[in-house]
Formats: sequence, structure tokens, C-alpha cells
Amino acid sequence: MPYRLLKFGLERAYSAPRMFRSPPTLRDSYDVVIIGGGGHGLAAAHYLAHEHGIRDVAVLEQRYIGHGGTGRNTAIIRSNYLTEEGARFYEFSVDLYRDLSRALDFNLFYSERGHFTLAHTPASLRTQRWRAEVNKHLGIDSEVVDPAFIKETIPEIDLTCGGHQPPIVGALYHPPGAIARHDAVAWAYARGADQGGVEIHQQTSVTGIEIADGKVAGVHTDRGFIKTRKVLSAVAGWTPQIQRMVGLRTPLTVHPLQALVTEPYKPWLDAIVVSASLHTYVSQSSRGELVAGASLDPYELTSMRSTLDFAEGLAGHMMDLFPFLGHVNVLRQWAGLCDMTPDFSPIMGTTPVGGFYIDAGWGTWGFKASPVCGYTMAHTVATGEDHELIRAFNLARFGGFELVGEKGAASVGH
Ligand code: PYC
Repeated sequence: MPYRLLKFGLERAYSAPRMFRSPPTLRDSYDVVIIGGGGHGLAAAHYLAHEHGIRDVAVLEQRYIGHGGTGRNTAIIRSNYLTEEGARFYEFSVDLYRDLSRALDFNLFYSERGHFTLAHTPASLRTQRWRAEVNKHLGIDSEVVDPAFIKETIPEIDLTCGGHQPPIVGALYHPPGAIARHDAVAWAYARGADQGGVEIHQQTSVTGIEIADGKVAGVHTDRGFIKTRKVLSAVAGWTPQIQRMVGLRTPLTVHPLQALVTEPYKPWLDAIVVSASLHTYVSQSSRGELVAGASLDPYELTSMRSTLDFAEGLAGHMMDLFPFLGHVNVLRQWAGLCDMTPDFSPIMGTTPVGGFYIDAGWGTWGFKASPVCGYTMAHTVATGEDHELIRAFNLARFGGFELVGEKGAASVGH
């Protein structure tokens, strides 16, 4: 037995350094309070400390870090969006992701696989062409490919879908499409923030936000009151509860999104395969598991329970694409909460409440945005001005009817 392991086993106290400190006390004032210890909130804390020198920051997480969307997604990263605003924003995120393991000195298992959005109808192929043109215009690697290319790259796929669905007539192919270890993104940003001096308080719920003269004055928590003039809300599906505390209106609705993972198998699926028509997306993790998901649950609900209905429906569609999967066992299922906007773009930046900043409306694509959200929200909180990459996503766009329609870039049926 290696000596180090023996020493570890016999040690009475856990001696290895912790990933981040757990401060014993919550202080009564901070320069900035971030609500939500997911990838977005932790990344914002990290960039506030390291890019802007703002270190007097508390991240408040009602459960444990990564308990929300960060730990409940299917870990897909891509930038093949439909609008110029969306594509630029996600391209910046992909750029940050590519170097993130090195920058945070933490292996995120970032793995570029190539991302296929399958089209089963001429109408869907038209949308994929549109996306390809927008992407190419912005220097993003995307192109429409024919069924022969799809079959050559993914030999296991059944282009006819067994005759149960319309056949595959082409796809949008996005070579930089990637997957990563989602929990590691939260852990790495938490460690980076902690090293920058940020305090991370888990098991700490926000119960109210104090507003005086239209500006943030403090935050009530179940561990006491904190005086602060800046609050960033990065809580995705819990945004409606927080927005009520500051009297903001948003058009968000919250729906569960379910996913599952199978037993591990030898590697056979290199690409990420998405069919919005079949409401199915699947990739194979570095552990060999198939990670797959479907569309949103069709009702508003703030609950993270799983249903048999979802597993049955998804299994059927996975077998339409890969008929040999009939014998594969499901290991576990889970659900996350999606805060949906009418135009499928996020709500980010400054708000009419002074010192209250919002990072919400993530719908089904929040994980891939973690680095860019952290980066741009840190800028926005530090300067009080929306970062130029997120200006189009300000809450005010709904009042001015300036929507940023991204539905055509969804991997998920809605
Ligand atoms: O937008 O890539 C995506 C996605 C995959 C699963 C859910 N959303």
C-alpha cells in the first residue's frame, strides 16, 4: 500500500488542504454580496477578485456549491447560436473555456468533440443554414453537412430513424462543440475566488433585500443582516423569489429540465448529437457514460424531481437514432430548473434598482455561459455599466420590444 495512502487512512483529522475555506462567521458588511453559489456566481466572484481587485465579497449559497443548474446539466459547450449577440457572447465563453483548466489550474476535462444539430425536415435544415451563415460571418466554425458526412463521422447512427421518425436530411456541424466536467467548473471557480479573498458561505439563505431610496442597502439572511450596496443575483430558477424581494418584474417562467446518465461503456460516441425534432441530445462522458436529455417539462414548476415518463420518452428517441441502445441500463436521472425568457436569451446586467445586478433567464443553456457570465457580470458590478457583450440582454429590452430571438439555436424542444 502506498505510504501516503496509509498515512491518510490513519490520520485522525483530514489533513489535505480544502478546496475553499468555510468561514465560521458571516460578517455584517461586505462590498459585494453574490446570491447563488453556482458556476455563474462563483465565476463572477473569481473575476471580481482577480480582474478588478474587489475582494470584500461574500457568495451566499442556500445549499452547497453547484447544487443548482451547474450540477444538473448535460455539460454541453458550443457557440453556434442564431443571433449575432448570442453567437458573440457564447464564442467569448468558448474562448475562456478552452484555456480554463490552465487558467484555474484545475482539470475540467474539457473535451472538444464536434457538435451535430440534426435536421429531419427542410424547414429545420433552413434554420441550420441560417445559423451556419451567422456563425461563419463571425468567424465561428460551423457548416451544414450532408447525411453521408454524418454517417461517416458517426457510423452507429441510423439516418432513417428506423422509419419511426422523419429521416435525417443534414445537420449543422460545429467542430468546437465540447463537453466538460460540470461540477469541476464550480469547484475550480470556488477555489479561485477563495484564493482571491472571497468568502463562500454555504447553507446560507437570503430571506430579504433591504432597499433605501431605490438602492440596495443590505441583505437579510437566515444567519443575520449584511450591510452592502451591491448585490448580484445569480440563482437561475430561483430568480422569481429574489426579484420579488427588490420589487422587480421579469417575464421569467420556471420549468424543470430532466436528464439521465447510463452505465459506463467503452468509448464509441465521440461527437455530441442533438436532434431538436426528436427532443434528444446525447454525448459520451470521459467516464464512458451516455449523458442524455430531452425537452423541458411542459408545465411551470419549481421542483427537481424525476419522472418515468421522461425516461421512457427519451429512451425511445435515443433508440430511433441508435437502435442498438435497447439493452443499455440507466444509472440515474435528475432534473434542474430552467428560468425561461420569451426570446430564449438571458437577462443580464444593471436593473432599475441601484446596486442590484441580475444574471438570469438561462433557460437551457446556462452551463456553457459560466465563464462569460462571470467575466461580464464582474465588469458590470465593478463599474456599474453593462459590459458591451451583455448590453443587448438588459432587462429593459422587454419594455422596448427589442428581443434577441434565439429559439432557433435551442437544442431542446420547448
Ligand atoms: O443548448 O446545447 C444546449 C443544450 C443542451 C442541452 C440543453 N441545452
